[in-house]
Amino acid sequence: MSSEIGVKRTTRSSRLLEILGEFDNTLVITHDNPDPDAIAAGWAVLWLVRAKLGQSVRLVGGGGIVRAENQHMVRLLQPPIELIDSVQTTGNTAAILVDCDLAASNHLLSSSALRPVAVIDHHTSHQTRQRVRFRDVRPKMAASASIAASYLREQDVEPDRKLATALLYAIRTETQGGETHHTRLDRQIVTWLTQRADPKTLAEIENAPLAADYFSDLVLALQNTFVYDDAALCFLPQAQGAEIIGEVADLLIRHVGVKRVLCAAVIGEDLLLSVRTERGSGDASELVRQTLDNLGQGGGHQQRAGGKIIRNRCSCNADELCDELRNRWLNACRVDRQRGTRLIPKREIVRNL
Ligand SMILES: [Mn+2]
Repeated sequence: MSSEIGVKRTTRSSRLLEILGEFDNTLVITHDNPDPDAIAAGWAVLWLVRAKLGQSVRLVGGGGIVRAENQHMVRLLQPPIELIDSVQTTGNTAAILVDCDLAASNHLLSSSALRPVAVIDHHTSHQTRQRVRFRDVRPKMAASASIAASYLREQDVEPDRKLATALLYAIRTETQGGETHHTRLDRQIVTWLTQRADPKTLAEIENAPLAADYFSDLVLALQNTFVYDDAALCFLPQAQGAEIIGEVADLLIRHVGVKRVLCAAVIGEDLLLSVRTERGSGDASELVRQTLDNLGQGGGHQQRAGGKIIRNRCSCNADELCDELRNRWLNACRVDRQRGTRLIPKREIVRNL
């Protein structure tokens, strides 16, 4: 693209807008059970399209928003996201996948004939890529929100205070547990957003009220955590919602000497799991892949990943499945020890009852 002052490099955001300009409307789709990163990144893309193209644009996702902080975020910031069961479009629609890739199965397009024209994501993928016209996948970036916010900055589109707060919160949630790496662009974007966000609302979201269930799930999880050398394993006996699994994993990876963590729980028909690794102690998404090989699906990042086994697709009972997962996890971590040590010794639990 040339301008009066010379040859200017075409930015990613200009290329995206050029493609979207060929369509009548845009549909931004997040992964199922959208987290703050998916919500904020999708909201920024919607904001960009509205500002630059004046098109009708919607932000949608499947499933629900469950974590207490995320619900509080939605209450306080009111992102324009609609939770729907299936995609229906009218006219010439450009679909954009945000914070997930087409090859993943956890989004509305996995059961739809609609093909996306664009993918914006930062997850590591082990699957083969499918062709899309615009692909901006940067696994080194801390968050999809950083990528989407960089589009706004490139295009001189100002986010309002709520959107800036959502984007900043998203980057903070993506850099937890062992995943603390920020690229140069992430850092620039954090500074750019901090000037525009509301610190009071951010603090309120981070200190969201927690239901009683949360505390009982947490104490039972800690009482059922075992450590095998530098690898921890926790089958949560009780989980009111899926989010507690990742939260316990984020907590356990901070344990001195623990370098790899797997947490799992049965929720409804599925067994969900979260893996965390300390920096330099293995690739979490690869550990998920090895642990779930032929049993389920998963993905994520270097230090944070997750996955799912659909229970009715596997013939074994819950205890057998836990044994199998334990063996696979210890194998993947190359830990020989077969007997774990309780994180909290039983005598301490009993003595203090
Ligand atoms: Mn993300």
